[in-house]
Amino acid sequence: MRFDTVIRNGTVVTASDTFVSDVGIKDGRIAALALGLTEADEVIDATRLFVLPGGIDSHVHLDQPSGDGIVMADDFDSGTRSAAIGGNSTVLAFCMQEKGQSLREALKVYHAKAEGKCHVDVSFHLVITDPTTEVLGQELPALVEDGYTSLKVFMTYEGLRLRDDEILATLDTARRTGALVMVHCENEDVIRYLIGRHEEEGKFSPKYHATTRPMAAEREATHRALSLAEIVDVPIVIVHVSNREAMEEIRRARQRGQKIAGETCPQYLMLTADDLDLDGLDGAKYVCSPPPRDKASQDACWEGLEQGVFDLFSSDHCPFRFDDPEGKLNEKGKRHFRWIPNGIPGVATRLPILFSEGVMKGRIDINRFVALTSTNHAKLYGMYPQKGTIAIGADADIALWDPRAEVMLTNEVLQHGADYTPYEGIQVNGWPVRLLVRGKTITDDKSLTHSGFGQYIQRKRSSLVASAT
Ligand code: DUC
Ligand code: ZN
Ligand code: ZN
Repeated sequence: MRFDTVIRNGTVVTASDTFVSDVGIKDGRIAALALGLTEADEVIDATRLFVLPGGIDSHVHLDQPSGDGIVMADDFDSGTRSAAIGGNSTVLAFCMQEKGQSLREALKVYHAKAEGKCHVDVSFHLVITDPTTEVLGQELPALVEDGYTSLKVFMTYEGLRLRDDEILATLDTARRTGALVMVHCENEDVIRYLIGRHEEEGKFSPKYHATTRPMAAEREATHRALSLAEIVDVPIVIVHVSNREAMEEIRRARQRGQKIAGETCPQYLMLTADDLDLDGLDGAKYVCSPPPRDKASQDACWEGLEQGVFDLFSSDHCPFRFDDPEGKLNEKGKRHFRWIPNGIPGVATRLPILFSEGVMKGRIDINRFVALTSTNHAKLYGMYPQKGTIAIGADADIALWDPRAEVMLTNEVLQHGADYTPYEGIQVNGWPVRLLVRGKTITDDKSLTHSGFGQYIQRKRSSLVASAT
């Protein structure tokens, strides 16, 4: 067979295997895995490179309305550009339902935001903020059939949070329809109470974002979410786990026999609450929820990645500009931490950080890296084996990694819309030097070489849902 492209002499890595092979690509898919493939229009030499499935980042916020004159720093153009630079071939972004809005209307808005702007493949999770009987009884079941097979609910944030009875009703719909529910676990009433106390004591600086969202508030909400899921008998994903106590809740739920997926993020490995206490208002750069914790929590999150408590390593990319009246340092945010928009950029740094700190430092092997950053995302969110692996018939979504590359993380390299990275100046070992999306080269080293190639991906049901029935 003559191929469109052959990647020669690379070390192919999947979640289970590592082997030297050429990869033959035809019509955007992987058509052959063997040595000695030569007949091709384009030959890419991958000697001394790792040939990995493109990263899948299943937790990314792009072009999301943030209220109060705040503007998210990335739309689908800049966000997917940055994703590509960091070795991701697919991102799953959130489609936020506004109160009173139908899910179909919300989807129309988000499809319009993404249309023609995506450089890598994209799919949407639905965020349910208004679980009316119409939404849960009519709309959601039809949308799950249409390939919108995952949704997120919040236990925190005024205007987004659901009450427990609303969460139960949403979980029940998920059980009946086979959707997978992601839960943001923090106790909003605790946070409100603590913010009130901090205000009485005149505590307004960014560091108090962390002290008003303590570990116990995350642990309690995690326990409650897991209990609600147990009562309804449905699998859930606990997203962005920041510490040991919440992680132990997941372990215990699994011991009870529940089907649970767990996710952690780079900020919980690399940052601590001390970063929120930097000079002046610099701490605002690190305000995200749950907040970064302490060294012991970082160690716990590493343990969870190594031991399999976590299935997913995602960015929770939620970028705001720092020195900007529409960003972190908006007028109210300068004076009170509660008005600093929550979230940090990270879609480009997720993979290099885990490769460098995890694989190169010997904490996880490269197969586990692939599982945590690509394969498990594809399986849990209904895209496997089209995506998330290197196998015949799969989309040719491939990242070529040079383990010898040494790169200093700077804001300029990452090409997102934010004016800072929390990881400025950190040196990483290993870099995705070339990215192919469905066989097309999208990046060469740190440049986007082909624009607008991304497609919307309709998804099947989660492997976790299938395993629970
Ligand atoms: N918290 C979230 O829940 N989402 C985006 C960013 C953040 O900090
Ligand atoms: Zn969240
Ligand atoms: Zn998030």
